[in-house]
Amino acid sequence: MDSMEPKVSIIIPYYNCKEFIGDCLNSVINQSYNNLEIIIINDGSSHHDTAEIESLINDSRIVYLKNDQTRGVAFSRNLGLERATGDYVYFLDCDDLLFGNAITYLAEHIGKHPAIGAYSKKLVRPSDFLQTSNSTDITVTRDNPEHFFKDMSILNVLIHKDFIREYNLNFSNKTLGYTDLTGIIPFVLYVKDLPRLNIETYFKRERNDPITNPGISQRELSADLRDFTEVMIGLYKTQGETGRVREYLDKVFLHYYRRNVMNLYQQKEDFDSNYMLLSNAAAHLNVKAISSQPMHTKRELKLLKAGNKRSFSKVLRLHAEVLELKNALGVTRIKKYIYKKILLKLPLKNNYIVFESFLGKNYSDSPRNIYEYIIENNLDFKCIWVFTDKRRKIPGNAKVVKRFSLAYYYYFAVSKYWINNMRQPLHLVKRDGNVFLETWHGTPLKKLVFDMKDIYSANPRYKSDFYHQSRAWDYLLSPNKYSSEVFKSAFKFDKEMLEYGYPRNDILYAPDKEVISNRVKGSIGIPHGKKVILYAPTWRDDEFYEPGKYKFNLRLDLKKMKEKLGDEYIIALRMHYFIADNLNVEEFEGFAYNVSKYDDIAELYLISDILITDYSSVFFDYANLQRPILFYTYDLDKYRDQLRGFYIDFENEAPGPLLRTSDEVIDNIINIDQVIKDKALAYAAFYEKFCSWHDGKATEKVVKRVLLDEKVL
Ligand code: C2G
Repeated sequence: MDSMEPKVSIIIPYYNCKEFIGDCLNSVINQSYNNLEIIIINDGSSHHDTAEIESLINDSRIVYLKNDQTRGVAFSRNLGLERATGDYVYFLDCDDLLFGNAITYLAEHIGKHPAIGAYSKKLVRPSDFLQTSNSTDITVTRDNPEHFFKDMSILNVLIHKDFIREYNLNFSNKTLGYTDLTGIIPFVLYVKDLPRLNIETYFKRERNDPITNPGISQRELSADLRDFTEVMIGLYKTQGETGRVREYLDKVFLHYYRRNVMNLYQQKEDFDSNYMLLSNAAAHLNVKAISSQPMHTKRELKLLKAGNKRSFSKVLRLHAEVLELKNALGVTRIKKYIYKKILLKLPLKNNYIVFESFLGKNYSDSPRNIYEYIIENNLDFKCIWVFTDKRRKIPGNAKVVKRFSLAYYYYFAVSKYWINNMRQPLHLVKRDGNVFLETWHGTPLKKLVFDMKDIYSANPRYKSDFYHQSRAWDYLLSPNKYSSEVFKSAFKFDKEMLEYGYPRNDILYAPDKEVISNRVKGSIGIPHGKKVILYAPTWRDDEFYEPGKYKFNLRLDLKKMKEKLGDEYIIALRMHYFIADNLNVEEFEGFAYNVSKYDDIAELYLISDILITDYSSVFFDYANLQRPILFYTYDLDKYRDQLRGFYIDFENEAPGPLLRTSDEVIDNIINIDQVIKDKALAYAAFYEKFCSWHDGKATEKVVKRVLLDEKVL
């Protein structure tokens, strides 16, 4: 079978890269794609670096070439191209890595196209590259080459050898940097569009020590600018006749200019020579391309193009000053300034309480129950709720403030009590006299903070941030004995733990829970007579856009579920509050309901007959209802062994079956009575261990202890 695979030549120029080449080569050798020719060109590396690469050449697919002296990446790539015997060519840098299926996926989808690309991921932490699994739901989009190559890089593109030969694709080796541009031109000239996979296949290392070991793109501005302008002027002169190439070059120039202009301004000692370089290149810029730029950029570029250095410097100085002023006057900064200098000095108000749940996104969780207890019992407190949406309406007469508004800072400064179910922002200052009740938001399954070894999530300072934030907590709620132990170790929490169970779960023991359930069903529009499946998965540390904004790929086959289960059930889909992707369930109207924006998940527990979850703490709460739970854990190995690690023996203690496929989920729902029987013993043990503190009175106990200073029995 393997011999049927077309051959792929991977070309790796190697220059003084001994720290990274091992990982790079391993990622190539371990590709799921077999028919590879791995061409390494040692570009006159030092003795040590040469020794390192030569010790790693132990795969018969490697072709090892050596330049007589250092000749640059373009020269080496050209040499690689001459020697390549593959049907396809792929360039890889010696400090980067490939995802395990990179070549397989690219080769599978290239078809008759001259080339195909995919996305690259930044490699910042050493642990980043452990997660190389990719979704198999691959989609392909098409881009014109100008857009496809907007980052000026030829990396992570699988190229047909015929295209390379036909259009004599090679790299100009006059400079060290920006040589990729010369190899990209044939695509801009001769190709209408190029396909790109929606997945990541390539890790681009961000070198963390640009001081002692800079990458080519990390050199100082003058060197970078010299290469850039030389390549650009060369291309404008030789290829600029063609409209498309010219447009592409204009785009590249403008992109470069915007990224570097402030840097140019700050490097005063090299200003004259840098200016000359830039101005020579700008002379080729098409006036039309400038017209779409912001005002000040437009003025600068016109002067640069005209070679008017004096006026250019003046306009640039003004631009820099405006930016500086904007920064200094940032509204957020002013609010923080007022908070620190003025608001924190106002007297504390002893009956003020600020509430927040899930970063101001919801009116929910234990803070909500505590608040409602206060209003139902007419306790003498002024309550303030924080929301991201200032127009939120909630019961009672709480003051609603917008997160990070001036009012928010005012109330955080003067309120004696803070009640929050997550961490507070780092810049909030706890004052003498403040009482902080941290309710937290779930029994931990997945390891937390100091019990985690590596951090895969978006914030690399997670541990130290957490430590500083949690020093402000006076009370921490615990739902069960097990959580108390975990919180002590994971949070290094050593103040008062309130061991009453979660206020948020009181509703699950409420005498009128049937009535509440009917009301909730009505408000969502769930048809009478239909049973409800709730799907409430958690988030994945390694799948994010930015801190706090995570991706989620729905792996349930809703179409099949509707077919097989739709007569009896509807499914309510509840994404975690970190998930930024929007679910679109229009196609499954009447069967699938997106309840991600519904405030309080506890009310969704009440309406559901079966819960499907994964590693989310929701099952610890749901188990209070003693209704069936299915675990859809399609990525169990990665999640448990790599991303987080679990505190419990999940497979044995889980109160429901662990399922890997959507079909298994469907089968288990069809046979739910059998599942209940099979899991009865495990469920009972689970309930005893995790739910037994709950008696429907947790809220009352918490309020008495923290707010009324009464003894709790
Ligand atoms: N949640 C929700 N909808 C989901 C998932 C979670 O409303 N689809 C709410 C539940 O109240 C849940 C809480 O968010 O208990 C925490 O969610 P987890 O999935 O457990 O994840 P995380 O926010 O990382 O909480 O110690 C608790 C956890 O370990 C950390």
